[in-house]
Amino acid sequence: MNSPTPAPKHGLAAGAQAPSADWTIEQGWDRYTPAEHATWKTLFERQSRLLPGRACDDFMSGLKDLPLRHDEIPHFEQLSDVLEKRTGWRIVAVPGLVPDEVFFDHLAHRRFPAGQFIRKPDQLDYLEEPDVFHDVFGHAPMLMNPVMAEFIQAYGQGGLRAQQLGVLEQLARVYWYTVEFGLVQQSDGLRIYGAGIVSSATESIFALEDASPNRIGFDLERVMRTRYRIDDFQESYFVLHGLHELLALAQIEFKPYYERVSAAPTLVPGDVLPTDEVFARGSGRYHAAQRGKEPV
Ligand code: HBI
Ligand code: FE
Repeated sequence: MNSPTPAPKHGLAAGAQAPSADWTIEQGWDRYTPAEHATWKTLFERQSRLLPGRACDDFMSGLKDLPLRHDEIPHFEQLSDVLEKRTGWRIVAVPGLVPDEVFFDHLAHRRFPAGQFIRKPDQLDYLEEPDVFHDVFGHAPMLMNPVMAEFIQAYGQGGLRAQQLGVLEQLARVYWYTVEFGLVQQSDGLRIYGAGIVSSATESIFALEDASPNRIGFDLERVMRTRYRIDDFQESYFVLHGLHELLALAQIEFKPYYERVSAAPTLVPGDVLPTDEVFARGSGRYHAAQRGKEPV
């Protein structure tokens, strides 16, 4: 557990100070350097070129309606004022990953914790901790959508319960394969809505167009049983038939699911089951090649 310490007066760089009880810090917008704004610009412009026709309509309209500029890191307060009017959510600054129960408590109160820092220029394509580009560009547009707004709040509430029941891993898989890495069926084809994909140039293409990954219809129990990768592209993506499916998920009583899922075998990320609704059976080539590179 974190020992309670007085709230810092000023936000500092990631990891530079002891956390306040809710782990929030000041964004300290004036302290971003020109080089940091330039990193935002590079990432923003790259994704703005890639996402039309790939990200779902709800993401694109959320992005358009938020006060995000291509050439500077956004002000969380300005962003939050627009977001709050739409769905009641605000963005709060945190130094990086926060403990699960702190994360859930923020979500349960419609506060989205966003990394205050931005990745270094040598980490444009991959970083372990969520930074301001992932959290704001990736998540905020979908938080403008009332269904996603409801679902993520419900995840925060459910997360606290799942933790007490010792089944957090099962619930975390639902978040991972929806909010972070979800695809959705649109009338004109499969589209991205997951924040982990829309904030990554390489994965925006891999998830939709590469022959390697599986694309499988979302099924709650199936997803709750499926482990995921945090260190590379996903081997399987799960496809919603529409974002409305998240609304049903936000209202479900998870307890009976936890019991059934705990009794069933855990699945590895690349598994495809006879009962799966398969949109695309992946070749598995990408991850097979990666495994070939690993030291024996
Ligand atoms: N903290 N800042 C931040 N962002 C996250 O996405 C996050 C977190 N702490 C815990 C966490 N995610 C997840 O492991 C939970 O969803 C289980
Ligand atoms: Fe995220």
